Amino acid sequence: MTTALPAPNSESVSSDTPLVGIIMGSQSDLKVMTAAAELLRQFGVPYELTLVSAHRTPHRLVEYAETARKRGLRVLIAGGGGAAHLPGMVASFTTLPVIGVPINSATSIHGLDSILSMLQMPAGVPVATVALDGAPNAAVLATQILALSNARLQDALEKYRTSLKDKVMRTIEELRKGGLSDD
Ligand code: RP5
Repeated sequence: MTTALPAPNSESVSSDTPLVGIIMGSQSDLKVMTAAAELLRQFGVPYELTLVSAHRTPHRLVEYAETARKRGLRVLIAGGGGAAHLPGMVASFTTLPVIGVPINSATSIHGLDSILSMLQMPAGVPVATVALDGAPNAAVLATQILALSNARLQDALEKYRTSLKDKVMRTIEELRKGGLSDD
């Protein structure tokens, strides 16, 4: 896990340069957010992961968001619970797409507070908000954005979809064999 803000580099992007930045407000968000990292690794998308707190490290937030594009990042995934201002504030400092993951943290009202913090952005500064604790879908969405100009990632997404279908078909077959379904 990256703990320090990566140094800004030139506009040139190498194949190892992280394309997705995964950030979250607290260490307590890690359990949910690492699911996004795992899926990106599966897709072969280079990413970085670190903590950026809107309320506890506000200057770090500004620096992270303002340098993100120059450092080569193309999509940001931002998770937070409670007041969850991180995705919205990051979106206000960059024109990169920001995907928000509302987190059902111990301090939140069952996550409704963080969902609304991300959904109810003003016109012109959107946060693409996924479901509560929906970090895997944030990773899929980020990969879909990158796949618009990357055939290898498009292929990886097709294979992923096929694996989801195969899983359902396997269960249907098991139900048939167990006599629980005559479909
Ligand atoms: C938010 O407050 C974080 O994103 C986290 O989900 C929530 C609780 O943070 P901790 O008190 O666990 O650090 O800023």
